[in-house]
Amino acid sequence: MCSRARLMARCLSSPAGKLTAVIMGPPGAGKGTISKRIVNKFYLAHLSSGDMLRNHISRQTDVGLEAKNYLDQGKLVPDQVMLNLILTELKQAETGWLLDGFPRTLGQAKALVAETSISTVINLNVPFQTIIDRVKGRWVHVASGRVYNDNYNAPKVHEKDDITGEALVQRADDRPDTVLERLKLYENQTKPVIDFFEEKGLVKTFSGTESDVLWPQVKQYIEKDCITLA
Ligand code: G5P
Ligand code: MG
Repeated sequence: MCSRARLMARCLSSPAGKLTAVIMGPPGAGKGTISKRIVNKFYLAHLSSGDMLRNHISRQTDVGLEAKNYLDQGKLVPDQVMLNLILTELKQAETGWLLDGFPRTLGQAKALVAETSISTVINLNVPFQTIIDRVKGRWVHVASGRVYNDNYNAPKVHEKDDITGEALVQRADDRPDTVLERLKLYENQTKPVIDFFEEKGLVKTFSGTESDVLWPQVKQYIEKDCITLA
């Protein structure tokens, strides 16, 4: 069977609202941006590992205190910490879900497939130079995970969240040297995860430089190949 046929068969087994998907791609590829559109359109829970960690850090929880140094240096948080965090959330999810930023190592991927079944893996293939240019202008609202960019979706008021009016911050790991470190880690640790899912016929790749161009393709793919009318 060709990989396309395998992929469609797995997607079609997911009834509407019970899609269980993973979105992958290098740091700054637009996973968060496209995830927001997917979860709003298809009523999924958005589980972003980075947003969860930043939330723990801002609340200074035990997980946050352990994770902070890793994030600031652009390094990966140890697998066991991530597995505890994500698998606990997944078990509580009552709807379908979209995992963003997890899994990022083979260890995480293997633990995830042992615990749950995955409908599809959406892989955003965005050139590194595009990413390096775009993350310089990123601003985030930590409490909600809302993301802005000076050159793309700027907030209505400079450095303020559109909904709450609270201050936006720039991520410590968006410094140019840290971004390069994160891209290197992605090549070495996370690309093998895509190969792992490829072997299972689960990966659908979307290539380009603009989220507004990639989003309609992702949407059409989910509507056509992944959702059945339950
Ligand atoms: P995160 O938070 O998962 P990354 O590194 O995977 O971080 P990141 O940086 O959050 O990914 P993204 O979500 O792929 O990027 O991209 P985005 O935020 O949507 O878009 C990036 C910027 O570009 C935004 O400003 C957006 O507005 C803008 N943009 C989007 N589309 C366009 C466009 O078309 N044009 C333009 N001009 N701009 C656009 O992980 C952070 C850290 O947490 C730890 C690690 O330390 C990691 O480094 N961590 C884990 N550690 C271990 N295991 C895990 N599973 C971990 N998960 C997180
Ligand atoms: Mg993100």
